[in-house]
Amino acid sequence: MRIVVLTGAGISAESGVPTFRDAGGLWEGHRVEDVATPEAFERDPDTVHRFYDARRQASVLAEPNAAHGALARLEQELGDDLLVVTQNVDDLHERAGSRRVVHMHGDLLTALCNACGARTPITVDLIERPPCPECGERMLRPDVVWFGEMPYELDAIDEALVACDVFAAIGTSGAVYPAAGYVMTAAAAGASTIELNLAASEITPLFDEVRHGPATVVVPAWVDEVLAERG
Ligand code: BV8
Repeated sequence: MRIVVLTGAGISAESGVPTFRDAGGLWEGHRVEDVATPEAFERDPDTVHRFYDARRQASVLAEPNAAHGALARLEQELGDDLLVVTQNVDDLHERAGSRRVVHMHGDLLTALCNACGARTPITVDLIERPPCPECGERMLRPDVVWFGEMPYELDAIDEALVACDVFAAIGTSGAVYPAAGYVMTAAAAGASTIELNLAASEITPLFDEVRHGPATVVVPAWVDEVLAERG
């Protein structure tokens, strides 16, 4: 049985990582368009650096929760038959033990060099304008996919979606594309679909099954069922 799991900010909420849209539309006190677009970075790089430096520091202090752990357990059993596609830029899936994780919106812990294109681990706040480890230029930006930018690994994700038997969305509001359309891609290819979310999302009506509750409760329960069915 091949499974694709799409996760969003809601899976990290109980780890203390704030979601985007539960805070009344303000994101850490910022409007999304003021911090998560190339235009915002062009216009006011310091504000964007401060925003991502703060989120990086917070995410380093966060711990994976039982939902991340359950998906890592599922991968131990399913191996390559499970793919986690995350919209999140934290590394909580990896720290919980997941190895097959696609960060379609990038990675808070990686910097992208606007001079040479190298992607390197971040060791200091980017507001300090550190030199790129590869080319030495001081033109690093967060390696995060902003609105209007092309998400990563779209072909690999589409291949997994059309080949999977089960598609599960966890902790996402279904507000952002192309991720919000993945349930339709999977369903059109014959997969059964389930949404595990705290509350109804914009895409709830598109799922075969919906379970509402905190991720730390509904995700381990779902994983136990999947593993029991598998025998
Ligand atoms: C692109 C990285 C071209 C930055 C992010 C149609 C109309 C208008 C615009 C568009 C359109 N189609 C496409 C677009 C453009 C745009 C878009 O979708 N805009 C939206 C606003 C309509 N999309 C893009 O620009 C994308 N690029 O389209 O390129 C293209 C075109 C076609 C095909 C390919 C390419 C790039 C989008 C990426 C933007 N970057 N993040 C960063 O992180 O700093 S998006 C940002 O919001 C997050 O990364 C996250 O991925 C995303 C969605 O947020 P969620 O993860 O869902 O979190 P949210 O807070 O919204 O919801 C939390 C959910 O969890 C809630 O449902 C809540 O109930 C639940 N929850 C809370 N607590 C818990 C819980 N669940 C369980 N347990 C809990 N405890």
